[in-house]
Amino acid sequence: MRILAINDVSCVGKCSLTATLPIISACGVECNILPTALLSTHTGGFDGYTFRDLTEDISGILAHWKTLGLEFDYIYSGYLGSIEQIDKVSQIKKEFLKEGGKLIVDPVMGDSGDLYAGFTPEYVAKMRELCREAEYILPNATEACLLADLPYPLTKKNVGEALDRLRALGTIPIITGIMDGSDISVYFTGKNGGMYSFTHENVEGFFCGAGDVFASAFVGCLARGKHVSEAIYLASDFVTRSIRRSAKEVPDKRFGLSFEPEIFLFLEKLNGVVPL
Ligand code: PXL
Repeated sequence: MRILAINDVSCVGKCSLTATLPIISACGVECNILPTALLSTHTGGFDGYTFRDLTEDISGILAHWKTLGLEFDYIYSGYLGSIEQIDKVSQIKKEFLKEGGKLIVDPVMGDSGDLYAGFTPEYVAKMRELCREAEYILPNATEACLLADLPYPLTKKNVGEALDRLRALGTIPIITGIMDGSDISVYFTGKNGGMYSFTHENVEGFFCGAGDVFASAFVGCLARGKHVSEAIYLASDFVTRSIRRSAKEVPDKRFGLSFEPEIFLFLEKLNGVVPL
């Protein structure tokens, strides 16, 4: 089982590849990477960060991989620095995804109702097209609204409409971060429709990288052969425990989730050592 994670390297802040690599490796699955950009930190709340777009390097990397005959079982994309990189993900799917393999897209574009710095409506439209090619998409509530063309916020009342619109793209949507009073839920559909959810008690505050920790754990669990609903349950349990710990232990939330100490219990559940 070989996964390709396409995401940025934010050197500090524990999101994107610095979360994905340890989590997928801990699941016992090989994770290869294609870095989309190199940043000194992520863009969520830091000033003066450096940003180097790596689009120019991608063609050479892919050409070398071709000579090695590489193919991937899963391709998981996250933060893409430009519209051109969205096209690259489509191309990589065509050229490097194994027959019967899966593309999983985390359409990283925004949070708390706003687009992240540097993203535009054209980018959103292009990301919607990439979602059509994915087996699963993992938008947060903000990204689901942008992709489904619905006003933010998304609530228990209209999340069904968002799921329907996203499913109409030809993918299975898994929407994270739906708030209801003191609860927070992840909602998803089955292959043939229906609406399912897992709910946890919400922890106040904004936790950078939580979406990446969730997505990475989901991909790792899926790669280990878990059913999609079990993979969602395991990933949401892991990210919720990491958020609870971080609320107590991480004074500056920009530096990311304290997910490392929670990996042990996550793996015990994944490996069936302790019950879910
Ligand atoms: O975790 C999402 C993310 C990923 N990559 C970069 C980001 C963010 C969120 O701010 O800035 C570079």
